[in-house]
Amino acid sequence: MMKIPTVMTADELIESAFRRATKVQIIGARSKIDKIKQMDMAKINSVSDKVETALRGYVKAFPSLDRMPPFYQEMIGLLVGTDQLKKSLGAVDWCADQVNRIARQYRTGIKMTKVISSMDELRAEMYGRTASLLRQIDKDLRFLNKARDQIKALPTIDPEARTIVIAGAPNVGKSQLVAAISTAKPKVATYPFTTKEITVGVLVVKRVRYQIIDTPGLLDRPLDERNQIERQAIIALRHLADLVVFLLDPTGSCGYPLDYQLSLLEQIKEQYPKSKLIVVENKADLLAGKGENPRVSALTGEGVEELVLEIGTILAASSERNVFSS
Ligand SMILES: Nc1nc2c(ncn2[C@@H]2O[C@H](COP(=O)(O)OP(=O)(O)OP(=O)(O)O)[C@@H](O)[C@H]2O)c(=O)[nH]1
Ligand SMILES: [Mg+2]
Repeated sequence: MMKIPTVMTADELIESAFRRATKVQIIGARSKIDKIKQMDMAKINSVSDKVETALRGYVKAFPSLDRMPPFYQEMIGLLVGTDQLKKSLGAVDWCADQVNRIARQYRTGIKMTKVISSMDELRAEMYGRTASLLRQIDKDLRFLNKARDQIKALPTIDPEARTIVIAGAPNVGKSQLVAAISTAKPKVATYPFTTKEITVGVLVVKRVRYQIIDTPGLLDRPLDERNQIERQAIIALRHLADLVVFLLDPTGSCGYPLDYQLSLLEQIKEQYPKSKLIVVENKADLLAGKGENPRVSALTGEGVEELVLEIGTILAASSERNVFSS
Protein backbone atom coordinates (compact mmCIF):
# COMPACT_ATOMS: atom_id res chain seq x y z
CA MET A 1 0.00 0.00 0.00
CA MET A 2 2.89 2.38 0.63
CA LYS A 3 6.02 2.85 -1.40
CA ILE A 4 9.05 2.08 0.72
CA PRO A 5 12.31 1.08 -0.96
CA THR A 6 14.14 -2.13 -0.06
CA VAL A 7 16.30 -1.49 2.98
CA MET A 8 19.85 -2.72 2.39
CA THR A 9 21.79 -4.62 5.05
CA ALA A 10 24.94 -3.04 6.48
CA ASP A 11 27.19 -5.17 4.28
CA GLU A 12 25.22 -4.42 1.13
CA LEU A 13 25.40 -0.69 1.85
CA ILE A 14 29.13 -0.82 2.63
CA GLU A 15 29.83 -2.74 -0.56
CA SER A 16 27.80 -0.48 -2.73
CA ALA A 17 29.23 2.73 -1.23
CA PHE A 18 32.83 1.56 -1.48
CA ARG A 19 32.36 0.26 -5.01
CA ARG A 20 30.94 3.59 -6.11
CA ALA A 21 33.89 5.44 -4.59
CA THR A 22 36.37 3.51 -6.76
CA LYS A 23 34.87 5.28 -9.79
CA VAL A 24 35.80 8.73 -8.55
CA GLN A 25 38.00 10.66 -11.02
CA ILE A 26 40.10 13.73 -10.56
CA ILE A 27 40.78 16.00 -13.49
CA GLY A 28 43.18 18.93 -13.54
CA ALA A 29 45.21 18.35 -10.37
CA ARG A 30 48.23 20.60 -10.09
CA SER A 31 50.60 17.95 -8.79
CA LYS A 32 50.76 14.27 -7.88
CA ILE A 33 50.30 15.03 -4.21
CA ASP A 34 47.40 17.34 -4.99
CA LYS A 35 45.81 14.64 -7.10
CA ILE A 36 46.02 12.05 -4.32
CA LYS A 37 44.69 14.50 -1.79
CA GLN A 38 41.76 15.36 -4.00
CA MET A 39 41.16 11.72 -4.77
CA ASP A 40 41.01 10.69 -1.11
CA MET A 41 38.70 13.56 -0.26
CA ALA A 42 36.43 12.77 -3.18
CA LYS A 43 36.24 9.12 -2.15
CA ILE A 44 35.29 10.12 1.37
CA ASN A 45 32.58 12.40 -0.02
CA SER A 46 31.31 9.69 -2.30
CA VAL A 47 31.07 7.12 0.52
CA SER A 48 29.47 9.47 3.01
CA ASP A 49 27.02 10.84 0.42
CA LYS A 50 25.92 7.40 -0.62
CA VAL A 51 25.49 6.15 2.94
CA GLU A 52 23.80 9.27 4.22
CA THR A 53 21.42 9.53 1.28
CA ALA A 54 20.41 5.90 1.64
CA LEU A 55 19.89 6.12 5.40
CA ARG A 56 17.97 9.40 5.33
CA GLY A 57 15.91 8.01 2.45
CA TYR A 58 14.83 5.03 4.57
CA VAL A 59 13.82 7.26 7.47
CA LYS A 60 11.79 9.49 5.17
CA ALA A 61 10.15 6.62 3.30
CA PHE A 62 8.55 5.09 6.37
CA PRO A 63 5.12 6.55 6.93
CA SER A 64 4.72 8.68 10.00
CA LEU A 65 2.43 6.66 12.25
CA ASP A 66 0.79 9.64 13.92
CA ARG A 67 -0.60 10.85 10.65
CA MET A 68 -2.01 7.51 9.56
CA PRO A 69 -5.61 6.38 9.86
CA PRO A 70 -6.07 4.44 13.12
CA PHE A 71 -6.66 1.19 11.24
CA TYR A 72 -3.14 1.29 9.81
CA GLN A 73 -1.63 2.53 13.05
CA GLU A 74 -3.03 -0.46 14.89
CA MET A 75 -2.17 -2.96 12.18
CA ILE A 76 1.43 -1.75 12.06
CA GLY A 77 1.55 -1.75 15.85
CA LEU A 78 0.32 -5.33 15.87
CA LEU A 79 2.33 -6.80 13.01
CA VAL A 80 5.52 -4.72 13.06
CA GLY A 81 5.73 -3.23 16.57
CA THR A 82 5.61 0.53 16.94
CA ASP A 83 8.32 0.88 19.60
CA GLN A 84 10.90 -1.13 17.70
CA LEU A 85 10.01 0.71 14.51
CA LYS A 86 10.64 4.07 16.15
CA LYS A 87 13.84 2.81 17.77
CA SER A 88 15.23 1.44 14.53
CA LEU A 89 14.39 4.58 12.57
CA GLY A 90 16.09 6.60 15.31
CA ALA A 91 19.20 4.41 15.10
CA VAL A 92 19.38 4.83 11.33
CA ASP A 93 19.07 8.60 11.64
CA TRP A 94 21.78 8.62 14.30
CA CYS A 95 24.08 6.61 12.07
CA ALA A 96 23.59 9.06 9.19
CA ASP A 97 24.65 11.90 11.52
CA GLN A 98 27.72 10.00 12.64
CA VAL A 99 28.82 9.18 9.11
CA ASN A 100 28.44 12.82 8.16
CA ARG A 101 30.43 13.88 11.19
CA ILE A 102 33.37 11.55 10.66
CA ALA A 103 33.49 12.35 6.94
CA ARG A 104 33.95 16.00 7.84
CA GLN A 105 36.57 15.14 10.42
CA TYR A 106 38.63 13.02 7.99
CA ARG A 107 38.36 15.52 5.17
CA THR A 108 39.90 18.10 7.47
CA GLY A 109 42.61 15.62 8.45
CA ILE A 110 43.51 14.96 4.84
CA LYS A 111 43.49 18.63 4.01
CA MET A 112 46.03 19.33 6.76
CA THR A 113 48.53 16.62 5.91
CA LYS A 114 51.30 16.83 3.38
CA VAL A 115 52.31 13.16 3.56
CA ILE A 116 50.88 10.99 0.81
CA SER A 117 50.80 7.79 2.86
CA SER A 118 48.84 9.44 5.66
CA MET A 119 46.23 10.65 3.20
CA ASP A 120 45.51 7.10 2.11
CA GLU A 121 45.68 5.90 5.69
CA LEU A 122 43.15 8.49 6.81
CA ARG A 123 40.83 7.59 3.99
CA ALA A 124 41.10 3.88 4.88
CA GLU A 125 40.39 4.71 8.50
CA MET A 126 37.29 6.65 7.50
CA TYR A 127 36.10 3.61 5.51
CA GLY A 128 36.68 1.38 8.50
CA ARG A 129 34.76 3.62 10.87
CA THR A 130 31.89 4.01 8.43
CA ALA A 131 31.66 0.23 8.01
CA SER A 132 31.67 -0.30 11.75
CA LEU A 133 28.98 2.34 12.29
CA LEU A 134 26.83 0.63 9.70
CA ARG A 135 27.39 -2.78 11.26
CA GLN A 136 26.22 -1.34 14.56
CA ILE A 137 22.80 -0.69 13.02
CA ASP A 138 22.62 -3.86 10.93
CA LYS A 139 19.91 -5.30 13.21
CA ASP A 140 17.86 -2.14 12.71
CA LEU A 141 18.29 -2.20 8.95
CA ARG A 142 17.16 -5.82 8.82
CA PHE A 143 14.21 -5.07 11.06
CA LEU A 144 13.21 -2.16 8.83
CA ASN A 145 13.40 -4.28 5.72
CA LYS A 146 11.09 -6.84 7.28
CA ALA A 147 8.79 -4.05 8.46
CA ARG A 148 8.79 -2.67 4.94
CA ASP A 149 7.57 -6.02 3.57
CA GLN A 150 4.88 -6.22 6.24
CA ILE A 151 3.67 -2.69 5.60
CA LYS A 152 3.62 -3.26 1.86
CA ALA A 153 1.49 -6.35 2.36
CA LEU A 154 -1.19 -4.50 4.33
CA PRO A 155 -4.55 -4.45 2.58
CA THR A 156 -5.48 -1.29 0.74
CA ILE A 157 -8.57 0.17 2.34
CA ASP A 158 -10.69 2.62 0.42
CA PRO A 159 -11.54 5.33 2.94
CA GLU A 160 -14.51 6.46 0.84
CA ALA A 161 -16.38 3.18 0.48
CA ARG A 162 -18.91 1.89 3.00
CA THR A 163 -17.51 -1.21 4.59
CA ILE A 164 -18.98 -4.55 5.57
CA VAL A 165 -16.96 -6.74 7.90
CA ILE A 166 -17.74 -10.47 7.93
CA ALA A 167 -16.95 -11.96 11.32
CA GLY A 168 -17.58 -15.17 13.20
CA ALA A 169 -16.03 -18.27 14.68
CA PRO A 170 -13.47 -20.21 12.62
CA ASN A 171 -14.62 -22.43 9.75
CA VAL A 172 -18.21 -21.19 9.63
CA GLY A 173 -17.89 -20.16 5.95
CA LYS A 174 -16.90 -16.49 6.10
CA SER A 175 -14.44 -16.75 3.24
CA GLN A 176 -16.83 -18.81 1.17
CA LEU A 177 -19.45 -16.10 1.60
CA VAL A 178 -17.04 -13.26 0.77
CA ALA A 179 -15.93 -15.15 -2.34
CA ALA A 180 -19.57 -15.71 -3.32
CA ILE A 181 -20.62 -12.07 -3.14
CA SER A 182 -17.53 -10.00 -3.94
CA THR A 183 -14.44 -9.66 -6.09
CA ALA A 184 -12.22 -11.09 -3.34
CA LYS A 185 -10.84 -14.61 -3.72
CA PRO A 186 -9.95 -15.65 -0.19
CA LYS A 187 -8.83 -19.19 0.47
CA VAL A 188 -11.61 -21.55 1.58
CA ALA A 189 -10.76 -24.82 3.32
CA THR A 190 -12.31 -27.47 5.55
CA TYR A 191 -10.16 -26.65 8.57
CA PRO A 192 -10.33 -23.72 11.05
CA PHE A 193 -7.89 -20.77 10.92
CA THR A 194 -7.59 -20.89 7.14
CA THR A 195 -7.80 -17.11 6.93
CA LYS A 196 -4.77 -15.55 8.62
CA GLU A 197 -5.14 -11.98 7.45
CA ILE A 198 -7.69 -9.46 6.33
CA THR A 199 -8.84 -9.68 2.70
CA VAL A 200 -10.70 -6.89 0.96
CA GLY A 201 -13.21 -7.28 -1.85
CA VAL A 202 -15.67 -5.08 -3.66
CA LEU A 203 -19.39 -5.65 -3.78
CA VAL A 204 -21.81 -3.60 -5.88
CA VAL A 205 -25.44 -3.39 -4.81
CA LYS A 206 -27.85 -1.29 -6.85
CA ARG A 207 -24.92 0.47 -8.46
CA VAL A 208 -23.40 1.44 -5.11
CA ARG A 209 -19.91 0.16 -4.48
CA TYR A 210 -19.20 -1.32 -1.06
CA GLN A 211 -16.07 -2.71 0.43
CA ILE A 212 -16.28 -6.09 2.11
CA ILE A 213 -13.74 -7.51 4.47
CA ASP A 214 -13.07 -11.16 5.19
CA THR A 215 -11.54 -11.63 8.63
CA PRO A 216 -9.82 -14.48 10.46
CA GLY A 217 -12.06 -16.59 12.71
CA LEU A 218 -12.52 -15.51 16.33
CA LEU A 219 -12.54 -17.68 19.41
CA ASP A 220 -14.72 -16.82 22.38
CA ARG A 221 -12.08 -15.41 24.67
CA PRO A 222 -11.00 -12.05 26.10
CA LEU A 223 -8.95 -9.64 24.02
CA ASP A 224 -5.75 -10.09 25.99
CA GLU A 225 -5.80 -13.81 25.18
CA ARG A 226 -6.32 -13.27 21.48
CA ASN A 227 -3.45 -14.09 19.14
CA GLN A 228 -2.05 -11.91 16.40
CA ILE A 229 -4.32 -13.46 13.77
CA GLU A 230 -7.53 -12.89 15.71
CA ARG A 231 -6.48 -9.37 16.62
CA GLN A 232 -6.53 -8.39 12.96
CA ALA A 233 -10.22 -9.26 12.89
CA ILE A 234 -10.74 -7.13 16.00
CA ILE A 235 -8.93 -4.18 14.40
CA ALA A 236 -11.15 -4.45 11.31
CA LEU A 237 -14.26 -4.56 13.51
CA ARG A 238 -13.10 -1.61 15.53
CA HIS A 239 -12.01 0.72 12.74
CA LEU A 240 -13.58 -0.29 9.47
CA ALA A 241 -17.05 -1.72 9.98
CA ASP A 242 -20.08 0.27 8.89
CA LEU A 243 -21.90 -3.02 9.09
CA VAL A 244 -20.89 -6.28 10.74
CA VAL A 245 -22.28 -9.48 9.29
CA PHE A 246 -21.89 -12.06 12.03
CA LEU A 247 -21.94 -15.48 10.46
CA LEU A 248 -23.16 -18.51 12.40
CA ASP A 249 -22.86 -22.16 11.47
CA PRO A 250 -25.85 -23.76 13.25
CA THR A 251 -24.78 -27.22 12.00
CA GLY A 252 -21.73 -27.08 14.21
CA SER A 253 -19.77 -28.75 11.41
CA CYS A 254 -17.26 -25.92 11.77
CA GLY A 255 -16.17 -27.60 15.01
CA TYR A 256 -17.70 -25.01 17.38
CA PRO A 257 -21.16 -25.71 18.84
CA LEU A 258 -23.86 -23.12 18.27
CA ASP A 259 -23.86 -22.12 21.96
CA TYR A 260 -20.19 -21.30 21.73
CA GLN A 261 -20.76 -19.17 18.64
CA LEU A 262 -23.66 -17.34 20.32
CA SER A 263 -21.50 -16.54 23.30
CA LEU A 264 -18.89 -15.06 20.93
CA LEU A 265 -21.68 -13.06 19.28
CA GLU A 266 -22.69 -11.59 22.66
CA GLN A 267 -19.10 -10.56 23.30
CA ILE A 268 -18.84 -8.83 19.93
CA LYS A 269 -22.16 -7.03 20.47
CA GLU A 270 -20.99 -5.81 23.86
CA GLN A 271 -17.66 -4.60 22.60
CA TYR A 272 -18.94 -2.86 19.51
CA PRO A 273 -22.38 -1.66 20.58
CA LYS A 274 -22.32 1.17 18.06
CA SER A 275 -21.75 -0.98 14.99
CA LYS A 276 -24.72 -2.05 12.95
CA LEU A 277 -24.78 -5.81 13.11
CA ILE A 278 -26.80 -8.51 11.44
CA VAL A 279 -26.71 -12.20 12.25
CA VAL A 280 -26.81 -14.66 9.38
CA GLU A 281 -26.93 -18.46 9.55
CA ASN A 282 -24.78 -20.24 6.98
CA LYS A 283 -24.78 -23.78 5.56
CA ALA A 284 -28.55 -23.71 4.90
CA ASP A 285 -28.01 -26.60 2.47
CA LEU A 286 -27.34 -28.82 5.50
CA LEU A 287 -30.21 -27.50 7.58
CA ALA A 288 -33.91 -28.29 7.61
CA GLY A 289 -36.69 -25.85 8.50
CA LYS A 290 -36.36 -22.21 9.45
CA GLY A 291 -33.85 -20.56 11.71
CA GLU A 292 -34.00 -17.65 14.09
CA ASN A 293 -32.01 -15.52 11.67
CA PRO A 294 -31.86 -15.24 7.89
CA ARG A 295 -30.29 -18.34 6.36
CA VAL A 296 -27.91 -18.63 3.45
CA SER A 297 -25.71 -21.22 1.87
CA ALA A 298 -22.48 -19.65 0.78
CA LEU A 299 -21.76 -22.94 -0.96
CA THR A 300 -24.89 -23.33 -3.09
CA GLY A 301 -25.85 -19.65 -3.26
CA GLU A 302 -29.21 -20.16 -1.58
CA GLY A 303 -30.40 -16.94 0.12
CA VAL A 304 -27.27 -15.05 -0.89
CA GLU A 305 -28.97 -12.61 -3.24
CA GLU A 306 -31.47 -11.66 -0.54
CA LEU A 307 -28.62 -11.10 1.88
CA VAL A 308 -26.82 -8.81 -0.54
CA LEU A 309 -29.97 -6.75 -1.05
CA GLU A 310 -30.47 -6.54 2.71
CA ILE A 311 -26.90 -5.30 3.15
CA GLY A 312 -27.50 -2.65 0.50
CA THR A 313 -30.72 -1.54 2.15
CA ILE A 314 -29.16 -1.22 5.59
CA LEU A 315 -26.14 0.71 4.36
CA ALA A 316 -28.13 2.95 2.05
CA ALA A 317 -30.40 3.91 4.94
CA SER A 318 -27.55 4.87 7.27
CA SER A 319 -25.88 8.16 6.63
CA GLU A 320 -23.30 7.85 9.36
CA ARG A 321 -19.92 6.58 8.35
CA ASN A 322 -17.64 4.51 10.49
CA VAL A 323 -14.67 4.02 8.24
CA PHE A 324 -11.39 5.06 9.79
CA SER A 325 -13.06 6.29 12.94
CA SER A 326 -11.52 5.25 16.20
N1 LIG B 1 -22.18 -27.35 3.22
C1 LIG B 1 -21.70 -26.15 3.28
N2 LIG B 1 -20.38 -25.95 3.50
C2 LIG B 1 -19.95 -24.69 3.53
C3 LIG B 1 -20.79 -23.58 3.34
N3 LIG B 1 -20.04 -22.44 3.44
C4 LIG B 1 -18.79 -22.85 3.68
N4 LIG B 1 -18.72 -24.20 3.73
C5 LIG B 1 -17.53 -25.01 3.97
O1 LIG B 1 -17.04 -24.75 5.27
C6 LIG B 1 -15.62 -24.85 5.30
C7 LIG B 1 -15.05 -23.57 5.85
O2 LIG B 1 -15.27 -22.51 4.93
P1 LIG B 1 -14.42 -21.18 4.98
O3 LIG B 1 -15.09 -20.21 4.08
O4 LIG B 1 -12.99 -21.48 4.76
O5 LIG B 1 -14.64 -20.80 6.51
P2 LIG B 1 -14.09 -19.52 7.30
O6 LIG B 1 -15.15 -19.10 8.23
O7 LIG B 1 -13.56 -18.52 6.35
O8 LIG B 1 -12.90 -20.21 8.12
P3 LIG B 1 -11.61 -19.50 8.79
O9 LIG B 1 -10.97 -18.64 7.76
O10 LIG B 1 -10.76 -20.64 9.15
O11 LIG B 1 -12.10 -18.77 9.98
C8 LIG B 1 -15.20 -25.11 3.86
O12 LIG B 1 -14.99 -26.48 3.70
C9 LIG B 1 -16.40 -24.64 3.05
O13 LIG B 1 -16.50 -25.27 1.80
C10 LIG B 1 -22.15 -23.81 3.11
O14 LIG B 1 -22.99 -22.92 2.92
N5 LIG B 1 -22.56 -25.12 3.09
MG1 LIG C 1 -11.70 -17.79 6.12
